[in-house]
Amino acid sequence: MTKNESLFTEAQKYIPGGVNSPVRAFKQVGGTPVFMQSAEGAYLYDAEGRQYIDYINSWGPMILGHRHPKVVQALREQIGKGFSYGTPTELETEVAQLIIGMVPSVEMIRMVSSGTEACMSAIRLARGYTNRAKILKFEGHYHGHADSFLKKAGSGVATLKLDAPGGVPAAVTKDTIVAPFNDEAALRSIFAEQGETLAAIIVEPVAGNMGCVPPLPGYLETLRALCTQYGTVLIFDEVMTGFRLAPGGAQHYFNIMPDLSTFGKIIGGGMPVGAFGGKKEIMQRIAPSGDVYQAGTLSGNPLAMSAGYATLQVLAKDKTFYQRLNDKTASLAAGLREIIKRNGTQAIVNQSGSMISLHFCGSVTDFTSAKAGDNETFKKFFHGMLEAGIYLPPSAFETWFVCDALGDQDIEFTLKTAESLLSA
Ligand code: KE4
Repeated sequence: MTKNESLFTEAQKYIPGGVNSPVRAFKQVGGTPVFMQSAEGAYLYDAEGRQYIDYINSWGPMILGHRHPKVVQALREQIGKGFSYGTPTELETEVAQLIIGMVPSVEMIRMVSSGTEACMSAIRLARGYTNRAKILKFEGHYHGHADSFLKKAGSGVATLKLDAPGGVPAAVTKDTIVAPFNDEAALRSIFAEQGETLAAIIVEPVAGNMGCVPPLPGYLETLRALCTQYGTVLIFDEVMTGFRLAPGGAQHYFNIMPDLSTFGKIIGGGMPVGAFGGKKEIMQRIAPSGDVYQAGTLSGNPLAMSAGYATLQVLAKDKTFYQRLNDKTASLAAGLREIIKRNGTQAIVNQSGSMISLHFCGSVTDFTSAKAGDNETFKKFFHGMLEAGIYLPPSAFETWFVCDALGDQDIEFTLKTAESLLSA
């Protein structure tokens, strides 16, 4: 039995499925999850000391690479002042000001401790603000595990094929309408029938939870126009795309202004942080300034804020960061497409900024086409890459994330390994 196998056996005795989040359990690819014990730059190191090139980056947060010196220094300084006070701190105001300065649509922001909390709170706020109950989400999009969102959701829900996850009352999801992503006709007919009853649309502006699925040209603009026309709150779930696609996230990248945005991952720099923000007129409805209740013991936690603030400062100040990161990802995508072409592999590569995914099927523009991927081929490819020391997301319903610490030699090795697997 390998060290990872014995660790996994032990973990399963005490933790459901041996993991604290289902996507880590290798359910779609089989085999034993790899237990990591350290990380540095673009690399992870498992319990047996093996090195892996990291294309998960903690599912997005580690955009600078692991243990960036400025983040380490910020955490060290904060540790010397205490971990958590349960009171307001100046640091929280500084983080809010920095995010508001980077994301034009955000006039006010509330910190929470996860992306789920951010999305759950944003929906409640939109319902309170519009005095409407129905929300619209998209097939294959994932907004965390709050009841309202567990309907045709992506990420781990899709990986586990949980069409009807347990414990979610129909009384709750009856107010959640689900539409196919990138289908303008379907969207227009839903709005024509029930636009006046829709409190909010929540959308991943670039879907990252069915693989990476960018919006078709004009789609986000249509979403924006219909929400304006019907008085529906447009929520961009930027938990994944926020501060990843551009300093101002997808809304900056596509130049679309949502009414509310949700954030997570990168804004914590690897620590547990989420946030929701947007128009002042809407945000003012959040307690204690308004009647929509939302709270959290560790919201704005000083340690988490210090890691997030240091991360965002690097992103805000380095004027070549995103060009460098997106170029790196584009060269990885181009290399993979050349390999697919050279070997006649039935596969496609989707990419948006530093989000990328490989699908063993034809074009992937929505959940139906994402589910058409050949999972047996994906499994073989995943394990072949893992064996070679390249750690990809263990599901086709996930996006690879590229970090700034990834070097040309890492990309070359990734492509060489991919070619050896796809040409076999
Ligand atoms: P968390 O509650 O996991 O912090 O965030 C939920 C969430 C909300 N919105 C989007 C667009 C997200 O991608 C996520 C979480 N992403 C998954 C990865 N696909 C988290 C990984 C996991 O579940 O362990």
